[in-house]
Amino acid sequence: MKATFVKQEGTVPYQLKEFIKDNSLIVRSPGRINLIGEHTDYNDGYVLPAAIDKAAYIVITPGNDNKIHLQSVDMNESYSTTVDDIIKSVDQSWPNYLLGVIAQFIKAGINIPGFHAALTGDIPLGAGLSSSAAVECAMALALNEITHAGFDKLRLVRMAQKAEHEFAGVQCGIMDQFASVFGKKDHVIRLDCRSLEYEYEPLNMNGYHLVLLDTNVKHSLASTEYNVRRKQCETGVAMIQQHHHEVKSLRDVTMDMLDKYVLPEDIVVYQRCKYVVEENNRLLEGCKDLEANDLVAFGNKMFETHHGLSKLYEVSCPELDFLVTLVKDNPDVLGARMMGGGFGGCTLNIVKEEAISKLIDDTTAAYKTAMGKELKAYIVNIEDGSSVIG
Ligand code: GAF
Repeated sequence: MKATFVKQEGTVPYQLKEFIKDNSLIVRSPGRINLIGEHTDYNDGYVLPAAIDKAAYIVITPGNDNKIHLQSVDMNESYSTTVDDIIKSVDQSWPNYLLGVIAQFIKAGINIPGFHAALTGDIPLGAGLSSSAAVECAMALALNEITHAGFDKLRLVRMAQKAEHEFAGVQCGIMDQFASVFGKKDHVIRLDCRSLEYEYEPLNMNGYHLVLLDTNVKHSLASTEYNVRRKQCETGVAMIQQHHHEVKSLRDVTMDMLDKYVLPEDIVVYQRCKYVVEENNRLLEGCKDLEANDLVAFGNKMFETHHGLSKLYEVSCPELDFLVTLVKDNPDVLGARMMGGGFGGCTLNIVKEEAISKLIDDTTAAYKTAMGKELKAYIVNIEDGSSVIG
């Protein structure tokens, strides 16, 4: 079967060098940002993500027996098992992102040899940049190569997503894994999560940059609350389906339907669904703004998204709200919003190039005073998706 990924020589992180043997393979899989379209992927909606210049890296070295050794270089921890004993780890959580992918390959009937895998990366953990999806996708790509399974990119994305469902317990949508694998330098991906059709749109920033402000609040509530939100959306759809059998997901739902059939029944479910319906429309309008090079109009939609995520979908937190409010009237910031699953992590900001360092200094000081926490800031660039780098 033919190889799915073109090998791209890339820089191997120095901390992985000691693990590289003659028969090793090195893979890189990036984290992601999402410009607009949050919590829409599992509702058959649209998203607009991109892969970034922060990634997970794995050096994988096949062995001669059935032993599997996983090593997290950054955490200085390891986990050992055998090919015929791939079960969820209880004591350590990081191996689950790797084990979950191995389990998917076994389910697909692929013979897995024993191997050693060393993992590192520079995606901040718990910051809403999909470090877990990046690790899953790196593992999926590594196994695809060493087993010659020949799965295409979409199949690997789905296997990585399933690993998250089954071994990490988060019923995530497809966005994060898709962005990690399909990312393209300097482009955003307009993905229809129902049909999985996608288009790459060039992102012309015209003197502006994407800046992430990291609350340093780790989103520990996220997995439970995430699954609750998903259920609430399904509940709303079920209420409407009693009257409109053709409705399959919130993608098919209008505000009229919500007002008529959900509002009288359950205000919380109504608010969740309202946010999603509005967010899908916002994304479609936002894409027109980007095509027209109107970053001002696009930025305003980011503020609206934040408002919806905070007040209707209720996945924000005081720290995220503080950072968005702080930049709202700053003429150098065109748009800002929380990004990813929520309950912590980063805000994504569109900031005028000359104003970036002052913005970072000012927000760092204000955040420390108001929240008593350290702020971290990252200027992100959009990069290619997963690849074999050595
Ligand atoms: C998390 C999930 F993994 C994604 O699938 C997506 O739902 C996102 O939250 C919210 O848009 O990153």
